[in-house]
Amino acid sequence: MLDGKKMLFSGMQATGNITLGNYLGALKNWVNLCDEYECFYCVVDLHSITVRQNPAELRKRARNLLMLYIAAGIDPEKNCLYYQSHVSGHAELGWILNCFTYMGELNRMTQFKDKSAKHADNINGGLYTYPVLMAADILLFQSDVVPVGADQMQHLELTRDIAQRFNNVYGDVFTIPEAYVGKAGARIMSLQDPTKKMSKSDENPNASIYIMDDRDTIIRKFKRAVTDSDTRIIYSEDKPGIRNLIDIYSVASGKTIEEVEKEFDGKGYGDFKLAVGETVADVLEPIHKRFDELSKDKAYVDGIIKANAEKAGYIANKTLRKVQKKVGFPERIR
Ligand code: ATP
Ligand code: LTN
Repeated sequence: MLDGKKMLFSGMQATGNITLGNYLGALKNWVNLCDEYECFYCVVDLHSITVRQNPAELRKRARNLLMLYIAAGIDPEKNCLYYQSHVSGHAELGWILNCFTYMGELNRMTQFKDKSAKHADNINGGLYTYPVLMAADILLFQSDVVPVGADQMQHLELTRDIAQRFNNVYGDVFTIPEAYVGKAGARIMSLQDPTKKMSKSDENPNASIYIMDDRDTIIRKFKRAVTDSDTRIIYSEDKPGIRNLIDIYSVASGKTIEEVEKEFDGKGYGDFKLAVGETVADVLEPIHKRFDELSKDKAYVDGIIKANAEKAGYIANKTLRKVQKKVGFPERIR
């Protein structure tokens, strides 16, 4: 608790271009939860180097991501937006928690299996212990709630198990966090293969809508989205393509699935795809505008980065010192 509010933590990797899946599955919920919780939104750059990165590119993407958090509507004066690499407690707690995590648990992580298959030439230790660093992120802030997309549930469960295990040995050190997965938008699928999640590391640019795509590109990508040969706009398990577009339109417009089906009753895929494209473009337009303004205001963004890293570091250190003491590290002499 801080100032009477429960703690919330979440993060995104500064790899690739942020997609509509990231926005609807995570970022949009982050904005909605700002008033209710004391929020820490991190750019998880330590996680990013589990896959090889170009340094200049990573730096640029990380800054753009932080600006995107603000552009999406998170007030950086009221919420803590910062880089993971600016708070060394993440790595320090990560190490300690590694010693409380079993290889058997890490072997079961599906994201690790997927990423090792994708990066077979660089299956490094960081990729393997990635979920433990994520647990450290969350537990460092004594988080009550963690808003994520459905793909992160397995990591959240592991975080809870690690925290419980630690607490069983040392007493009530960590708050046990709850996942917050939004009802709609939790799993946005690829526009080219609707059985796969939309992912920023997908090599086919037509598979994803990027938050920074312009209106024409967005409309074109939706037009080309893979659907089946039916013509009716019906939400059904065996029509993953059209179901995904209905999901996207529903979250973007705030209408229920039934309302969407009714609105497009008797209309064809062409009309529907155009409506989805236009609605998504409308949602993203104000974000683009705010992002452009922020890009031109270096001093303001730098000020946010400095102040928030200090705030995050202060809170993180409180937990870290407690944990270090519990496991038996010697006291600091002051
Ligand atoms: P990568 O492709 O590099 O693994 P990613 O697109 O999965 O990246 P992350 O940075 O790992 O993105 O995730 C950021 C947040 O976005 C997480 O909370 C994640 O659950 C959410 N998210 C990612 N993809 C989707 C999706 N297709 N639908 C809904 N939420 C998603
Ligand atoms: N693992 C997450 C990103 C992430 C995260 C976190 C999310 C790193 N640390 C802490 C929530 C809380 C991902 O790949 N999407």
